Amino acid sequence: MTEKMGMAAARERVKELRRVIEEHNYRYYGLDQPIISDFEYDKLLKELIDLEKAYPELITPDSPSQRVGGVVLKEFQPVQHEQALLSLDNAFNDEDLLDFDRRVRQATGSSVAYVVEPKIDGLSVALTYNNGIFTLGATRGDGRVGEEVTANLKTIASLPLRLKQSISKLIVRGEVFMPKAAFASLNKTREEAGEQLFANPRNAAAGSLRQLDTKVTASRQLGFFAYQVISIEGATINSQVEALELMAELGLPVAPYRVLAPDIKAVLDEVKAWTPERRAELPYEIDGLVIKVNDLSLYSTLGMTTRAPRWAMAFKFPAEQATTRVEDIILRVGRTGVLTPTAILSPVRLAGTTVGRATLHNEDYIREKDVRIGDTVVVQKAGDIIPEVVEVLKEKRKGLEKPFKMPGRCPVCGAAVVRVSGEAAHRCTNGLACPAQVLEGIIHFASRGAMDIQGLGPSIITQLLESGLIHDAADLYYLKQEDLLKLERFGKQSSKNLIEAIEQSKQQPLERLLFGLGIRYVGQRAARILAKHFGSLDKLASATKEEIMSLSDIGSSIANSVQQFFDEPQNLKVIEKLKQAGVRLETKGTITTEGPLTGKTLVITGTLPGLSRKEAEALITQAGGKVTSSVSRNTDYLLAGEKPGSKYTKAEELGIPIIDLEGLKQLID
Ligand code: 1X8
Repeated sequence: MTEKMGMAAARERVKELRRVIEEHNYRYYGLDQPIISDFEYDKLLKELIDLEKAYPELITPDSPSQRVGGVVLKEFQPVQHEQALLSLDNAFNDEDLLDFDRRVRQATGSSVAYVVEPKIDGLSVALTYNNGIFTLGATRGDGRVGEEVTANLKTIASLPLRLKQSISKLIVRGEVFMPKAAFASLNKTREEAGEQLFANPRNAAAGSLRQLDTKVTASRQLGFFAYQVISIEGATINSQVEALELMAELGLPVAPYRVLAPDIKAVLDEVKAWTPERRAELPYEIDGLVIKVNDLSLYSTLGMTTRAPRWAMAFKFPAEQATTRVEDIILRVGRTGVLTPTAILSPVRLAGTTVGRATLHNEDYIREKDVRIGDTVVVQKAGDIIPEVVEVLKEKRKGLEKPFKMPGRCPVCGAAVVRVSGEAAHRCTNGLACPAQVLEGIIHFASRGAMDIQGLGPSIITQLLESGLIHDAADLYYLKQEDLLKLERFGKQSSKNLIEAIEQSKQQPLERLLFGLGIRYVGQRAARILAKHFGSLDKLASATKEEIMSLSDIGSSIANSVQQFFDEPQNLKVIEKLKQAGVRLETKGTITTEGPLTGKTLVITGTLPGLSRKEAEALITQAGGKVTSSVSRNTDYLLAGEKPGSKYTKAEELGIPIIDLEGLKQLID
C-alpha cells in the first residue's frame, strides 16, 4: 500500500471509487455489458475496502463495500410492512382466467388491458429507498410482519444500493431468486462436502437470504427482480407498465419479459406461448405467470379479498409429467425404522433434471395404484422435491410385471417388520440395533436444524460407521484427527476442519440437541418448548408425564415418547457420553429478566470507556433489554462509545436516539 493518504484525499478517492464501481456493477448486471475484467473490478473494490478500513468514518450504508458481507447478526428483527404483501389467487386453466376477467369487467364496467409477467420462483421481499438510498429490506413473512434482511440483501450484486434518481421515497416489492446455474453449483459443492442438498432453487434462495452471517449470503450468487411499486413519493405512475419502466430507469433489475395484452384473449395467447421449452431456456425458474390489470386507478375499485388482490392472478404451470419404466422397487429404512418403498426408474428428463427414482410412499399407495416392477408409469414433479408415480399405464403390461410385497424382515438388519395398527407405515422393530436406523439417526443429529456439524454428511457418517470409529452420535465427540487421517478422502485440512466443526457443535443450544436426539414426535418446535421450560436435559429426564403435558402444545404422545426415550438404557449411555465430552446439556442463562429495558432493543458501537462489550451486553440484558448487532427501524437506542462505526451514521439517518454509557446508566436507574 502507498503512504496513508490524508483525510480529504481519501474522501475524494472513496467517492470516485464508489461511482466507478457502481457504474461497472450496472454495466455487468443491468446491461450485461461489462467493460473491465473481474480482476480489475476486484482490485477497485479492494482499494475501496482498504480505504474504508483506514477511515471508518467514511463508510456509508450505500457503499459497494457493504456488498461483500461480514455483518454477523444475532437474530432477525421483525418488520411491520407499511402495506401488507398479499399473495395471489391461482388460475390453472383458461377457464379460471376467463372467470377472473369476467369479475374484473363486472367491477370496473369496462374491458381492461392486462400485463403478463413471469412469476419468479423465489421469495418475496420489500425494499425501501429513502432519498434514493436503500435503507430497509424485509422478507414477506406472513404478509404483515416480515424479517429485516437489509444487510443480507445488500450482498446481492444486482440490487442497487442507490437509485439513479434520488426520489424522496420508494417501496418496491420483488423476488429474490437463485439462478439455475448457481443452484446446480451450490448443490454440487454441498454434495462433495457431504452436506444436505437443497431441494430446489427457491429453498436455496430462502436458505441463503436468511443467514445470520451475511458472508454466506454474499457467496450464494442470488438474483433479484423488482415487479411492483408499493408506494412512491416524488413521482407519479399510472399503470403497471409505467411502474416497470420507472423501476428499470431507477436502476432496479426488472425481468426482461412482459407483455401488455389489450384484452383477456391476448392474455390466453401469451399464456399458450410459454411452452416448457421456453421455460427451460430461462436462466432462473419460473412457476407460472402473473396477470395484472394495467391501469392502477382501477385497483381501489377492485379492492382485495382477505388474502389476495382482485386486480391480479397467478397462472400456475401444470406439473410436468414423463413416462418411464419401473426397473425395481427398493426399500429405504429411515431414522425411526420406517420402510419407504422407492421406485428405481429408467432415467428420464423431467422439469429440467434427470429423474432416476420416485417415491411410492407406503404399501397402501403401491396397492392402490397397483404399481409393479416392470410397469410403464407416469411420473410427475410438482415444482418441488421428490418425483411421484401418479399413474400406471396398464395397457402397456406384457404379463411379466412383478407385484411388490412388503418383506417380513428388515432389508438392512433382518429384524422383524411390523405394521402398527392405524398407521400406513411398516417399521423395523430393531431400533438402534438396526444399522440403517443408527446411520439415519446420526445424519439427523448432525443436520442443519439439529447440531449443524458442517461437513458431516451421509457419506462421511457411513464411512465412520463402517470403519468402526463410531457407533452412535456421542462417539463423534471422541474422534481425533489421527482417526480421520486413516480414512480415505481425508487430508490434513479436511480432517482438521471436521474435528473443529464437531468441537464447535458442543455449544449448540439445548433445543438443537434435544431435536437432534431424534426423540419421536419431538420436532424443532416441541424441542424449543421443552428446552425453554426445563432448561436442562437432566430436568427433562426426571420430569413427570403430567409436568410435560402441562406445557401448551405438548400432548400425550410427545410426553410418552420423551419418557420412553429416557427409560432406555442405551439412550442414557449416549447422554452420559455427551456429558463427559462437554456437550452443552442445558440452556445458557438466556432467560430474559424483567427490568427497565424490557422490550427495548439496543445496538452497541465503538469502544465504551472502562467497559468491555460483553459487560455492556450483560448490563443491558440484566435490565431486561436485548442487544442486536445491526441498526434498524426496530432499534430503540444506539449505545455509542469512542470511534463509532457506520452504525452511528445509520442511526442518525433513521432518527434513532443515540446514547452514551452515562445515558444507559440513567435509563437503567
Ligand atoms: C409474486 C410474484 C409476482 C411477480 C413475479 N414473481 C412473483 N413470485 C410479478 O408480479 N411479476 S407478483 C407476486 C405476488 O403478488 N404474490
